[in-house]
Amino acid sequence: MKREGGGALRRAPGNPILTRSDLPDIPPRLVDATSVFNPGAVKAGGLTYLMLRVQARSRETFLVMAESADGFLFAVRPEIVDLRGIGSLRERVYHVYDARITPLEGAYYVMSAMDMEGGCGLGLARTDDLREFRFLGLTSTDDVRNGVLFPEKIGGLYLRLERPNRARPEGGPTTGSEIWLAGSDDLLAWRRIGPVMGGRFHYWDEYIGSGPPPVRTRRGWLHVYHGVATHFGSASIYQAGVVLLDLRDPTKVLGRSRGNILEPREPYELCGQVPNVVFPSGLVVEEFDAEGYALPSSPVRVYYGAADTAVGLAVTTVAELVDAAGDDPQWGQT
Ligand code: BMA
Repeated sequence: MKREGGGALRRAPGNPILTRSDLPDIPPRLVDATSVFNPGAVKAGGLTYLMLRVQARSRETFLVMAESADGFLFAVRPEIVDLRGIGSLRERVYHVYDARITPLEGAYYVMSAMDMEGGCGLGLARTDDLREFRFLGLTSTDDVRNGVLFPEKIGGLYLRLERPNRARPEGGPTTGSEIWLAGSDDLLAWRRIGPVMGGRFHYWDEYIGSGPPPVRTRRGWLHVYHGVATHFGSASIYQAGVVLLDLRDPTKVLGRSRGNILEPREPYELCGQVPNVVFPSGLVVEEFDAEGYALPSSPVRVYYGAADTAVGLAVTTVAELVDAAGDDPQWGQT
């Protein structure tokens, strides 16, 4: 029998690890949840935490926390995350979703997409205990999504990757084909520094966006992203890929996977609220060396949304991801 694989990410045996039936009712707003997907992830104090995107029959979006001792079996907290202070924003916020969690300077920062009147913005919240969340503000000025903070300052600046939404394929939401690096002195006001990478039209990653926060390895910043193929006409295909960025200047791409490393193949990825989607949004590395670089042999868990309906988990190692990113960074670009 042909071996399933080739991609650096292997699905966990218990997949999908969370479905709507794992969601407790949280009345009155969240009863009989419709879907749970695109989780942010972080490991803290020996536990793995997920910040889940949950939808109700009203199609309202809620963030809900789940936690796990082993990173595979999760208990969902029966409460909706309250981003304290978000109510004082002048703009009306319809949905807060696709949280990316970054440990930074002893706290945890949550960068989320926010659907508002004029498009999508990036909101930032902070927590010290993954229980109480304080909303710090809207941190963007144009239509942008997939914002992820680096876990440390580089060259005296806070950095993030972000994807300006400059395209709207027919019938779809606004999207984009470039990931940019942006810098900030205070985490609230950001300015774009330069483009990092573009979509490869005609291939698997035509439109692109950052996945989970980058991981520091001795070979560079390891970054899992998503790519969307649109050229099949009928439906877009969301897949995962990986790049290595220069440690000191993350606008420099050192390597980029030629193919995707995970694509929709299982029924729960092929069918659902939005078919043909794997959307990586959380990543946990288990082992780091004394200087804080991820160890090549370290297990890695990547949490992803499957068909905007369930949560999947794929496992790999740092070395396998680095290898997968080792392909020609220029391929498909010229
Ligand atoms: C993107 C985002 C994601 C979603 C994906 C597939 O544009 O909206 O939240 O998972 O589309 O629908």
